[in-house]
Amino acid sequence: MNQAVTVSVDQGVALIRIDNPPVNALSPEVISGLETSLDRASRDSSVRAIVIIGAGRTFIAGADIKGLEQLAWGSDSGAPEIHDLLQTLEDTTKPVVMAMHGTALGGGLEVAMAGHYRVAVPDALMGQPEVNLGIIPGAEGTQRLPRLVGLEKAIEMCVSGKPIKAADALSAGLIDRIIEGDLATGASAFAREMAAQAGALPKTRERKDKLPPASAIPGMLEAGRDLARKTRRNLEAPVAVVDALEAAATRPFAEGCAREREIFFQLAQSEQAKALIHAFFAERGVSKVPGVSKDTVAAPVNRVAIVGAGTMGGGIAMACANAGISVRLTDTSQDAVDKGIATIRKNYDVSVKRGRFTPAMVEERMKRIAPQVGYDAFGDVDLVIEAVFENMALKKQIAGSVASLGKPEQVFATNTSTLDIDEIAVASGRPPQVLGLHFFSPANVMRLVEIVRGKATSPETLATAMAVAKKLGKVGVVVGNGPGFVGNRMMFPYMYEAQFLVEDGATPQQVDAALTGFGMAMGMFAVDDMAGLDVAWRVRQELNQFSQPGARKPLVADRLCEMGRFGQKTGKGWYLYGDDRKPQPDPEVLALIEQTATANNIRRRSFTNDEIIERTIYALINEGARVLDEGHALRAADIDVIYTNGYGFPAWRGGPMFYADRVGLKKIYDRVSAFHQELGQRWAPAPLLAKLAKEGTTFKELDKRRAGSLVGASS
Ligand code: T1G
Repeated sequence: MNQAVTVSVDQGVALIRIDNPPVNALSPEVISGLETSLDRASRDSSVRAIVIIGAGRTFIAGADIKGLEQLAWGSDSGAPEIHDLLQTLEDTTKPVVMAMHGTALGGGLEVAMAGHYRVAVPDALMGQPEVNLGIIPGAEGTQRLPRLVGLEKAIEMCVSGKPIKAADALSAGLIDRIIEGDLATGASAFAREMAAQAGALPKTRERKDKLPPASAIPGMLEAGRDLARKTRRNLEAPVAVVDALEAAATRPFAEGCAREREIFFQLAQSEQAKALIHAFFAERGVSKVPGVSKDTVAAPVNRVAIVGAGTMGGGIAMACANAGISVRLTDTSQDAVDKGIATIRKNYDVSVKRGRFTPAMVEERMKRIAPQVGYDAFGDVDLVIEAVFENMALKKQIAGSVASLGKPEQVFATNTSTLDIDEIAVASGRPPQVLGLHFFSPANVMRLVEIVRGKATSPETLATAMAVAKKLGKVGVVVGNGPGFVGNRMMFPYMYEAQFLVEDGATPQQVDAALTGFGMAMGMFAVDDMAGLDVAWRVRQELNQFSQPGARKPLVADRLCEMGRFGQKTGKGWYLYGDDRKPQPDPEVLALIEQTATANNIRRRSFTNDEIIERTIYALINEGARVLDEGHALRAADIDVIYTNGYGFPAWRGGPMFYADRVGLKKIYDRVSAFHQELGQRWAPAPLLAKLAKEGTTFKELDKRRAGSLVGASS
């Protein structure tokens, strides 16, 4: 009997327990263990019913994605050989009850749907998230789900990839009962009830009652394809999954399964599957940090104080309150604090309108945020986050005054996006407790947090910050302390190359269209207008950018700022903004660009979208290689996580470094070298890019090579 699956029999019920930590993924051992256990329970005359349950924190959370990764990169193995098990489950002559807790996802839910009955604890989640990995369900889920919940619900679940809660699953017909209390006990009792019932066992594959009449199908499918195109822009799998669901509604079960497999294998080795599976593991890989092991003690953080009730401070306060953390929010005047609280309340009201929160949930969260002026009671908070505007003197003054108030283990974090963490740490008088927590606006929404490690930051302080990021539902990526850290540092050459392109002849709207066509969530000029042109203006002055002799300096952005055109907040920047806040091309800006170029003897020409992508994205990649080489990022994959979670880089391209690998580092290097010849020093190829291109290897290979040394350092 393999250890991954065990069987125990109690009062006529065989309890088959899956134990494959961390998430009971459907590995080959689990599949064979289930087959053997089912066979044993079927033969055992003392067994009248069977319950399948997961050990640990969850039911089966899907097929083993490591296997899918092998499949995506061309190995024949990797797809779960599961069809025999599903058939055996459904044809078992004793009631099979699936008992779900935690997350029954993907292949996990598909196994559950092959059982005769499903029960779950109230906070269990069930879903088909395969489209988030660039594939579709491949274990008959697209054929059984519509037979249980109807075609429309199945489309919604498979296209969104979002899990549903037990209560929703019960009303949809996906489960038969919610079990309060101990799951194994409740499920076994339910199983005995079912065994006592006369009549045939319900086989999902034979169900037709939930399938729609033929006349209704075309409309539902069209709505489904619309939903996929609108809500999952550029993704192939959400559109393809509707094709598999169509087969469920229009063909016999076996034919539908064959159609599902066909589509599954078409996608399993696609570029998007490779990229999205890379993104999945890259996000999980950020937690491996040298010097921080699972034994490094992270201090509990239940009380946070935030200095600065502006846009960032308010957003961070909401993120903390949403995570159940109590917050002291302070600013220099009552007006400033009241304005901050009013903005928070307004943002929560928007969330209520969007159905994300109920009014009661908002009141709960507002109660957790205590506004104040000054630093009273800062002594007993676990973490202080400073979120005032970018001014070193002010940040140092705050660090000095606050740090002396706090308990010894209190952590002080600055939300600066560009300034030197070490200088602020010294000003605090206790550098080991200081680091950067660089949130992204809106901080209550954006998943990314750059955790900036200072020279003296202790492993415990780092572990505490990483745990806080996880508690806030964020992806915390540890980065080195340098101008702009990782994300912003890479964005500068990308942003300025976009500006040079419009001085050289393109238009802001053409560059932005090329970037959104490439898959970026927003074009660079729209992002600049949203963030505020004055922010980058201050950084240009604060960091004395473009001071190197012969460095090309962007000309138009400064002019726009001198004209008070700071972007959305002033109704005009690179674009004009009406009430709908949609960017409109502004002839005045186009004329200003033309005049500025002429006045500076800049020869202008037209650009293709491909040239625009090369000049912008390759600038990002080249700087990424420098950041990696200098150790400000631990892995190329970390850079991918930063850009896909904080800068709107399409996850279906894996991130800028993964994308570079897919284009080929030789090609990237050759293009960067050509730009170096044509455009000057700013395009000098990063030594690491040159080296990897010469070796004919990839950033992914480099990460693998380095993994050994990193893990050694973090265990
Ligand atoms: N396979 C392999 N490893 C997995 C895994 C999986 N399905 N899910 C999680 N892990 C690892 C993860 O890498 C990490 O490892 C650890 O578990 C904890 O994960 C046939 C083909 C379940 C909600 O898409 O969404 O089924 O870093 O940090 O935040 O149709 O993991 O510690 O070494 O994310 O508590 C469909 C993917 C697969 C679910 C838990 N299933 N997993 O979240 O922990 S495709 C999914 C998740 C499929 C079938 C198809 C989450 C979670 P390490 P974690 P968490």
